[in-house]
Amino acid sequence: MHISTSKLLLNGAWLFQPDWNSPNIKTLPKKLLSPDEWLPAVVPGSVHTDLMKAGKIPDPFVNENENIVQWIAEIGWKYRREFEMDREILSAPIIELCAEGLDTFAQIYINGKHVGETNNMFIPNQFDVKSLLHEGKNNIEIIFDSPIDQVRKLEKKHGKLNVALDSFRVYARKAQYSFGWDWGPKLATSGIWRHIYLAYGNILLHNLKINSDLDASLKEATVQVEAEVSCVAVKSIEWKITIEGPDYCSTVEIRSAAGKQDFQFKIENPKLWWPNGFGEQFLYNVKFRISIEGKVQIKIDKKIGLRRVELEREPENGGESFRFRINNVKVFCKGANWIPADSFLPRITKDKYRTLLTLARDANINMLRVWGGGIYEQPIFYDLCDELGLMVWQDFMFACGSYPEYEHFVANVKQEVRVIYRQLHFHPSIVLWCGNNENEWIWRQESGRPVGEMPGEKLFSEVIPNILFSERSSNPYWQSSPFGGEDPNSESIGNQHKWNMWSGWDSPTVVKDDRSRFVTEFGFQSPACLPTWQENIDAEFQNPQHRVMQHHNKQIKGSERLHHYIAEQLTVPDNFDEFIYYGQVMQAEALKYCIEHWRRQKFLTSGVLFWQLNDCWPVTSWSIIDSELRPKAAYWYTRRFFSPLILAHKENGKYLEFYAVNDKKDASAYELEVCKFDFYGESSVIYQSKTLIPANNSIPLVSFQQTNLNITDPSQQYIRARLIDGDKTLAVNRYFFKPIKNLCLGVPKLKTNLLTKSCGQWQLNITSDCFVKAICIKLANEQFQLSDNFFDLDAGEVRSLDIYSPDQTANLLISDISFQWIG
Ligand code: BMA
Repeated sequence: MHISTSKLLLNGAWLFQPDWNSPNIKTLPKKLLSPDEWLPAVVPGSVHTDLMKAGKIPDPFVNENENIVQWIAEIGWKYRREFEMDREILSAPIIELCAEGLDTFAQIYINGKHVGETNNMFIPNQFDVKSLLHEGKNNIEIIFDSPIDQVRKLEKKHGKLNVALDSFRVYARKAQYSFGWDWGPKLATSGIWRHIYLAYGNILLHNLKINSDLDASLKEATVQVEAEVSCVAVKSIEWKITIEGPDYCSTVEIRSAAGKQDFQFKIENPKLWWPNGFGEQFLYNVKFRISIEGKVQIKIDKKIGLRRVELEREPENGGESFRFRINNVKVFCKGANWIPADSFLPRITKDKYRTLLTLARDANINMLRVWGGGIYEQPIFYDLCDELGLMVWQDFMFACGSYPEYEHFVANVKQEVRVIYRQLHFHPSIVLWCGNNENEWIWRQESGRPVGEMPGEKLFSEVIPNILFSERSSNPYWQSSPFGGEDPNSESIGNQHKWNMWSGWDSPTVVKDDRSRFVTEFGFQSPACLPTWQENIDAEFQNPQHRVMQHHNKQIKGSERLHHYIAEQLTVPDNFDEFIYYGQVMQAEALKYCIEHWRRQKFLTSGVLFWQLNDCWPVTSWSIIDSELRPKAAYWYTRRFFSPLILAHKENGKYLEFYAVNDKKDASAYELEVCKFDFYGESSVIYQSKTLIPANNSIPLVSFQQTNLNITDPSQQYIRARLIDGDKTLAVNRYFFKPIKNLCLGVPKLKTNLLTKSCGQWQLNITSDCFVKAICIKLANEQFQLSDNFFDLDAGEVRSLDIYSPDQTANLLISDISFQWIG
């Protein structure tokens, strides 16, 4: 990437209209727009959001509006604006047009002259435009071809490949989900989706690399800063590179001619970057300055983190381990898959990224997988992951299909991989590069032929890893997710996507026999939260099986599966609000069951990332946070089942065993207490003992023969295990002898009281006369935030929760709080 001295921003107000020469212009609804009409546009933006703002189309997320806006992707769009050039800018020896992201097939003109064309939305484009500009008013026009028309033509020319969903999508280096996914609408956008500007000056920076290396003893880090600069009419330049961090500051200054330079820094006893839950996320600032005659011309600040990443793959347990070691510590990866947070990317604010990623961190997540059907995320995403300790499994953007291999396509991919690597390589959060999502697995399943015969396979086995090697990437590279062994989705080698549950209709309980080494996908669907539906679906359609609701579940037979899984564990309510609540609890319970299994067999299994953290529109999907950032029941369960210390059970009809799973780096001695309960508060302690919980391990604590438990009524008795330290409960789990739907759950008489702790802070105490399953606390106003939700409450137990409001003057009354429970 080139970065020049100064910028003239071209963001902001533009104008747009259809490209009236588009081959499919007939699809444009009659009289909606006229050739002499230019509408206002916002850059960065997308044609869909611009049309919405102009009042020309309804919100595609509402009801079935998606269907009536399909014509937008069938035609091309023209964007234009004017800008002023003054003599000073024009006198700069170098003037480049930098478009950080054009979506996707674009022709660029300045003052009517062709500047260049683009065909990859993921990478920035730069053009020398000095000779095309003049003093005073200039204009720029960008014409986007219809993405659908383009990919149809390319597919016709190069052939149809074995691809899931619309096969032509693989011909565009464009976010694959925008062509429709099993959780996302078909809204193939066009537009200037990232910043656009003129960069001018007399100096260009090509390729700034910051490679850091931490030695095995963790006592010494080497940071190498490497850059190449070219300039016009300048004899010598001054380089100044500073690295400053906790207890460290060092600067190197030299004067030289333009060209390549590299600078080495040694940091003794560095402060390390750790994943969430393992320590702090120390970051060092790298300040890079290039000056000419004392005047700073290029100024770049980057934050880096020092950490060691190893992916251990050793013969083990009849297969091979797949295990991350970070700073020499084995890390069980707990996390989720990340998809783009909106169908309209430029709309995603920094706040939205911060909210979602902070929710992830607070849910004890330590790894996110940036899934290959979306985008290389915005810079803020990786900055936040660095800051929050979220490791990133970074896919390259290819998903669920074979990919073309013709020369132009491969060249495009090569450029993309190099540029993306250079943009992202210094982030400590990125711990693995992965070739694609499910391409090899799908090929193998559908063709029965070896992975090496898959069209496009060389991209993932040669092209990408060769570029990473030549760039000296120190992260592990993995060809695909899933991958490993002859069967790319093997349970004993590599990583797995576990879709026999949900997609294959298996019950979550089948996980009991699973011995996966690292699970990068599995999941269960649930509906979005009620207010999200109320904002996007008309009241008359708010019925789980209504056509409009089914339109908002994109999986084939998704709605059928949802009903099946709710019916398997719970009962299917007919009331809409209850259906949502039951659906969410079903998802949460199923995730809990599976994750506790995999965590219990730590480090046979060394990581589990569920599908999926977030959504891009209002939908019934596998997410745990809906598109409006409302946490579903599973979000609250995630905070608990991913806690550093949990109790998990193992049962085989004869025995019931409790395990402690500890992700902490220290061992501790706690009291284990196991009680037999009934739903109305009868309880007896059946085991009590002080137990040493070893560091970073999972161990069995106690095993009961089921017949010795003397359970007289399995439909209303259960076992509760707790780890306690004085009067503090550190971990709790319950074992029920029947599926929830077969339990005789009572109707609780809840007693609550609300105490004001300080301005904007309350404590809510809840107790019940009988056991309550997955109690949901609803607050009348969404500005109030809870410290916990959707938990089980034993009869007679007093639970205290915190409630906060960012608005210190807000008033909360007990009448603002209502409850929902299973039963
Ligand atoms: C996977 C993903 C996605 C998909 C999800 C749910 O396999 O990689 O392609 O959305 O499952 O079906």
